Formats: sequence, C-alpha cells, structure tokens
Amino acid sequence: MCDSVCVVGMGFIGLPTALMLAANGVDVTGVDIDIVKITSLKKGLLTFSESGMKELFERAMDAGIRFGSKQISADMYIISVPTPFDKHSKKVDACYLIGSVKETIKVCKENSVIVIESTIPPGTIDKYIRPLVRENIDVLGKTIDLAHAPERIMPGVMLNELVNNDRVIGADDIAVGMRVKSIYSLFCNGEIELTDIRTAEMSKVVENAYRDVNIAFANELVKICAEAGIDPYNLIRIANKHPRVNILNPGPGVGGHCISVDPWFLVGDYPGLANLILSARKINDSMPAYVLERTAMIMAEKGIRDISRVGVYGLTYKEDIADIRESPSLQLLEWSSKYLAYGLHFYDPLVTSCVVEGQFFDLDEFIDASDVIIIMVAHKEIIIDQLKLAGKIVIDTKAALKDISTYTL
Ligand code: SAJ
Repeated sequence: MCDSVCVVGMGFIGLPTALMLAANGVDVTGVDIDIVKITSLKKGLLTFSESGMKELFERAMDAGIRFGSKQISADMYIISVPTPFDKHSKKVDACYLIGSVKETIKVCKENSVIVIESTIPPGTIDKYIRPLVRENIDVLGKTIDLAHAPERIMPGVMLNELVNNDRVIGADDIAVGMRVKSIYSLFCNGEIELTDIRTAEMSKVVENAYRDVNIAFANELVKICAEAGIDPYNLIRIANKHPRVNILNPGPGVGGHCISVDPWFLVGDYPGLANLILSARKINDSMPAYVLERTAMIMAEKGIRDISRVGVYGLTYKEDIADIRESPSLQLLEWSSKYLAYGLHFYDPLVTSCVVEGQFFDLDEFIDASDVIIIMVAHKEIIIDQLKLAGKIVIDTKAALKDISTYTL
C-alpha cells in the first residue's frame, strides 16, 4: 500500500503538491498553522489562484484530501514552510522549519520519512534537522529518515512544471531515496535524480544563483551601453546570434522569493568565495535605483519636476502573476523614500488590495493622473492597452511596448 503523506505548509508549493498527490490516489493531509487558510481550504475555497488549480483542487477534494492545523500520524511528511533569510547576516532563518519538524517528530510513525521541500542552504539539514531526529531516537526510540526534495516550480506555470520538470531527491541511502521517489513519481513525469542531501540542498540554491548571475550580466550591459551610447537591446539581439551566447533580458531588478533570496545564502555561508554571486546580487539590487536615476534624467530633459505626476505601472515581481514579494517596484519605492522623494503613484491590475500609498485600482484613472509612466512589469493588460499611453512619457524598463514611442533602460 502507498504511504500516507502529511504535507506541512499550505503555501505556493505545499498546496499544489498536496493536491497533486491526493488527485493521484495518495492519502493526503494538508497542514498549516494559519487557521484562516485551513478553514478556507476545508470549505473548498482556494487560497491563491494559478492556472489549472481549481480543477486540481476539485479532483483532490473528490479523492478525499483532508486539511488540518496540526500534523497527524503519517508515513511521510513533506515540509514546505518558508525559509526566509536574515537581511543583515544573509543567513537562513530556519525557525519555521525547525518548528514544523519538531511538531512532526512528536506524531510521526516509526520508520517515517521527513522530506524537506523548502529551499535551504547546504548543510541546513545536518545543522538544524538531524540533531532533532537524533534526539528523538534517544527519547522516543523512533527511527525517522530524512530527505530533501527541493521544489523547482515557477509561479504562473506551476502545475505544468510540477508535472514535467526533472527533480532532485537527496537522501542518506538509496532505499530512502527510492521510497520518496516512488511517491513523487505518482505525479512527476520528469526524471528524478537521486543524490545525497547536501548536494540536493546545494543544487537548488545554485540554480537560482546561476539565473541571478545571468540576469545581472544583462543588467550590467545596460549600464555599460548607457556610457557607450549603444542600444543594449539591439546589442543583446546581435550577440545572441552567436550559437553559444544567450544573454537574458535586462530589467528593473529581480524580485520574487527565490532568485533574489537564495544567492544570499551562498554569500552568507561562503563570504570571500561567493564573489561573482555577491556582485550579481548587488547589480540586480541596484536596478530599481537605476530606474529612478533614468527617470530623473528624462524628467530633467523634459523640464518636468512634479513627482506626483509620475506613475509606476506594476507592483508584482513579474508579469501576469499576483505575487509582490521582493518586487522591483517595492524596492523602487523604498529607494525613493530613502531620498525623500515621496508622491509616486502605483497601479497593478493583479494587485486588488491596497499595498502601497497612492495606489490606483483603475487603469484609466492611473493614466489620467500621470505625465510620466514607468513600466516596471509588462502585464498582458498593458501590452494590449498600450495605445492608451500614447502622448505620455513612458519609460519601459521591460522594452515590451512596441506600438508607441517609449524610453527604455
Ligand atoms: N528577470 C529578468 N530578466 C530575465 C528573466 C527574469 O530581469 O531575463 C526577473 C523577473 O522579472 C523577476 C525575476 O527575474 O523579477 C525572477 O523571475 P523568474 O521568472 O526568472 O524566476 P522565479 O523567481 O519566478 O522562479 C525561479 C525559477 N528558478 C530558475 O529559473 C533557476 C524557478 O524554476 C524556481 O522554482 C523558483 O525560482 C524557486 O522557487 O526557486
């Protein structure tokens, strides 16, 4: 018989994973400390939207998925709780992870496996989790195995990636790895690579650091091209004709809870070694301020001084999703406040609750209130409605609007 699984943390990763397992015949309980979230899920209401989630949720409910606020006795636990980083030390803050594992150990069955999905820097399981399990063996006498299966899914295309991406599972021995693999294979069509726990931990952080470094390269080119008087987009297009060159898109910075966070784990743990990774972080973090500089320059050229007529389009961290975590627009707001430049206004079609001062909820009203519009996120809405911006000074940091005259980075 298939293992029963308790998924801890009903967030962006835990919930789709739990639903996917339940829809594929596993006995699943989804757990979260947030009672409001659990109440909503029990009523059949999703806590965030994503393409295909509604249908998947219905399948999982029909299959009998349960939700609760406390871990229950199960054969396998998948822990997908947040692992934030300390902004000063740049090290991982494992408090949620440790808390969830402690609660899990209290109720788990003999020979159960605790799989950590949360992103963690290499060595985290050895440092924080293994001692908890060892302590338990001494006190409760239960054997518990550990594994790490870092998530790899991208908001916006989550379900597709959950099913089709290759995955890595780190475990202490092949038998445990195979046991975890057998569960993930129920929904994952990608190749599942087994390795040790530390390599699995490192692989996740490295994947996001790799992308950060490559985005930073494109962003650095933007700044070099500004000095050299060259159009960076044309330059990148030409360079990418080389068969082994693939420069990414420059932009207003890097947001999200992954690429802008994970590289710091390496910088925090390997100071002096993670030099390129640190430079990339600094370059990408400098981009929102660069957008402000560019805006100030264009406004000076045009003789515009009134900051209250400057509108920022887009609050999310990337196109066509509602996630605002670490978004370049929020970083831009922070930079402007640092230099006492208050009065910018904002609009995002996907952010329907008020998250910043001066937020508009209607595109036309936002446009009417703006002489200068900074496009920070090129949502489909503005690509379709771009002609509404004709006549405004538009600074398109994504170089996405092709039918009107704009300034780019
Ligand atoms: N960005 C650029 N230029 C580009 C591409 C992206 O400026 O050419 C910006 C985006 O606008 C955004 C940020 O980078 O602000 C990150 O966006 P993304 O779409 O590249 O990635 P995420 O953060 O949504 O998801 C990443 C993915 N990791 C990699 O591609 C290596 C995803 O596969 C991971 O599962 C996810 O992080 C995670 O959870 O770690």
